Amino acid sequence: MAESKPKLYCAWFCPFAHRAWISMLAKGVDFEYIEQDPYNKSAEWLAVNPRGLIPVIVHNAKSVYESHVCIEYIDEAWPSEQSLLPKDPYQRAKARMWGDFISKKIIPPYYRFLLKQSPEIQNEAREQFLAAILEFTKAMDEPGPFFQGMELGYVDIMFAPWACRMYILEHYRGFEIPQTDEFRRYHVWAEAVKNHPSVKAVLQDKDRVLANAKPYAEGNAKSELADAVRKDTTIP
Ligand SMILES: N[C@@H](CCC(=O)N[C@@H](CS)C(=O)NCC(=O)O)C(=O)O
Repeated sequence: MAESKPKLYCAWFCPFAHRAWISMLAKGVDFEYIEQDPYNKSAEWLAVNPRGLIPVIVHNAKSVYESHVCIEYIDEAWPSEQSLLPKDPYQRAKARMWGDFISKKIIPPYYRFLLKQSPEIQNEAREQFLAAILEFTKAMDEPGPFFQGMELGYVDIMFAPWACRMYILEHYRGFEIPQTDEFRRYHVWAEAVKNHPSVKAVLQDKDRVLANAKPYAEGNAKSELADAVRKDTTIP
């Protein structure tokens, strides 16, 4: 049976969906991009993912969802010279361990910092977020510039969508990753990620992204979606 062209259900502003989008581009996959509105879900979207989350990849009439699973699926379904997960078993394990760290230790305080309105909780989240970024930085291979060497890979893609929008925290919370020696390697990494063609291709207009983040930052987000983001990122 001839292979059908894969579809990517995505939303222009969704950092989770960007993980799958960047992976498709990095692997050179010929895919159909289908924009979805998480505030007004289409029947087509709910049919391909009853959990009602993007990203979703539909390939050969089967659905794949959960962004970290999508990255691995794309890597395996379209083998090429450019592999997102390293071939070496230990390096593969390291990629998965740090992908898990991003999901559990970096993304939750990021959202607490952005969504919570109490200054105490924001301060605590700011400290947790920065401490986790430092731990992430210390685990990066030298000299890089990417997390595991010279090529963009799984760990980079797991955090790239948030790293490229650090200006949201700067704008709404006055936060920046310090330009100090201990974060030097982080800034090298972030520059390499932002300038990678597959990442650059999904970057959106800064003002539009800031406008989209405003209700979240100011505590006025449409509750259903904000609740789902909180739940998903295990924010208490
Ligand atoms: N764990 C999911 C999270 C994806 C996610 O939260 N996507 C948001 C858009 S940024 C969504 O689809 N929200 C719909 C909803 O919460 O109902 C993943 O990693 O793919």
